[in-house]
Amino acid sequence: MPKVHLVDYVAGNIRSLVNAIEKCGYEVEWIRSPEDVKNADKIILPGVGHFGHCLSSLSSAGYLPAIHEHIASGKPFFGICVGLQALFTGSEEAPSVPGLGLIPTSLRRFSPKNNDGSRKSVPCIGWNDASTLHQQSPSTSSRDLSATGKSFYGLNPTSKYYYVHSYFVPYTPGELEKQGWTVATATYGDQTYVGAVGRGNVLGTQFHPEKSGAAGLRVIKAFLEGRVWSESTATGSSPVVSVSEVNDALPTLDNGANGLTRRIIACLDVRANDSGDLVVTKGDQYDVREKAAGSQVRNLGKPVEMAKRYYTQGADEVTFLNITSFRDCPVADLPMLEILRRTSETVFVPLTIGGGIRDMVDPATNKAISALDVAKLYFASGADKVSIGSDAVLAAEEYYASGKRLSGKTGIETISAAYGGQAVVVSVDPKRVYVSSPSETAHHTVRTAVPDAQGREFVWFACTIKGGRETRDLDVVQLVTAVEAMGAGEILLNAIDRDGQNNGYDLELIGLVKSAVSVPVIASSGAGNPSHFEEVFRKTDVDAALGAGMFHRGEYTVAQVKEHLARAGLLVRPFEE
Ligand code: 1PR
Repeated sequence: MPKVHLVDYVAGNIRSLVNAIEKCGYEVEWIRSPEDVKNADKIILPGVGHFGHCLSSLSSAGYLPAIHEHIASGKPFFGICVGLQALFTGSEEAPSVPGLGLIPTSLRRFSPKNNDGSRKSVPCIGWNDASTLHQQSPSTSSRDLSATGKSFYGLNPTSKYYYVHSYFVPYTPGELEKQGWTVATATYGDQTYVGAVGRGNVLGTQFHPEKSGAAGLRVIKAFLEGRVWSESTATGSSPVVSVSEVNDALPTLDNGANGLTRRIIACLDVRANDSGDLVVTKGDQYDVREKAAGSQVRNLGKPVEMAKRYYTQGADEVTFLNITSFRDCPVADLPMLEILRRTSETVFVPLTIGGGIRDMVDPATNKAISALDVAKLYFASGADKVSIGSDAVLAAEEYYASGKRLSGKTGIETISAAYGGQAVVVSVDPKRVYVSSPSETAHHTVRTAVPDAQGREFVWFACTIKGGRETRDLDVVQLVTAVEAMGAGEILLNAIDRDGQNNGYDLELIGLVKSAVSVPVIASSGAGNPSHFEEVFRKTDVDAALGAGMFHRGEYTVAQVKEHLARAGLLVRPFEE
């Protein structure tokens, strides 16, 4: 097998990249010292997390001169995400830390406010273009290559790519092109930025090709095979979900979520059944046992197979929630890690894993294990993000008890410091609490369109822990604002009252949470048919929508949801094979 060298310098989900490279027919060899760089032909510099952390680690380990030499010698180099950012002079994220300086531009942070006053979520998480190609031409400073039928490293104008970042390289027409770079751009809200950039032997992508399905694998393959330019695959690819045609046929009614496609997530609640096998289950208001005699745990299928099925149906992300791991120690939960490993071999979209991420003591060894250690295990097994439930509520309570002081020690803070906030999702399990008037409670209330049996018209949303078994005196607004301050990058917003009810999302809850934070929010609980997805995207500015039961029971496929959205004029990612 031909080889490619990967720089091993920081934590992160490198497994997915290795899987993607192997899928392209290449073998990975690790670079573990600057000496190894000299012996390498093709190098990939993956990057997740913090620009300063990445560049300082590279610098203190002595890699920077070796990488400079490698690039100057004309050997192929590919930087992914922070690996692309490393090519530039610096970043607002760490002003005192210099980059490689190959391109004299600095990265800026996305503002949560667009110029027209509308809002966008930060970090930017989702699927966007890398298609409008610009290259220097003899007569003008920049030439749009989109219509020429030429593809740069396999990039396709109708494909979408997975981005997750808070910092970006602003695109100024002609600037990079004058220096000989070819640039592919994406637009998020009011900001057009560099999605991919290449010159000679160097390629960088802000998006994650290893998480961008077949479209991303094409880019990796083109780099590995040294195919800089080729005929565009725009007509050659065969979307299984022909939503791109539906999108094309419709007038553009929708710019997506600030340019991102409407993100659809399939969620698999996993737990051991009564025979001890890990199965996908699904509750009604979190009760996962059958109502009939015997009350077995509902068994809806095998996790790895179901994840793959949803990937081939076009799911933009897959989430696993290990729903009983608040009881058990996930370090002992090797089958769950194995599920992640096997899933990441065939599912090339982001994978999130939740359940049991907290400081604990391993019952087998009596040794203390931190939330960060647990997260590390999950990342090393193929997770891109970890989701924290119960521990986030307890951390938020401590945050308020200490007068909003950040301890730096919570799982959210330690994991986001090491892996970046974009890798930390907080899963919220709220329950409605009805009151007659806001003055009855100190919590954040909303007037509800569905009063309770006693006619009470106001609700607050109480946070719960341990899978809804324990309700706390903390409301969702308090929770999400606290975890945002701690560095969480995304909110997975369940609703216990709606879970498994198939009557649509809790729009009041979603509106309340969206107005409280800038990080992306995923709507969860209640989806029973494709029009519920349309409703949540039209009536709220939620960033993604998650479904579980309706997919597991085979009532609808992810593809049907996307087709429905596309027909309704909402922007979705076409699935490509
Ligand atoms: O507290 O950090 O150990 O994490 C435990 C995780 O497990 C939390 O994210 C919590 O939401 C989840 N969880 C715990 N118990 C249950 C249960 O169902 N008994 N599941 C549970 C949460 C909610 C969603 C579900 C949506 C959509 N499940 O995952 O998929 O409600 O369902 P629908 O579309 O069928 O309505 P920790």
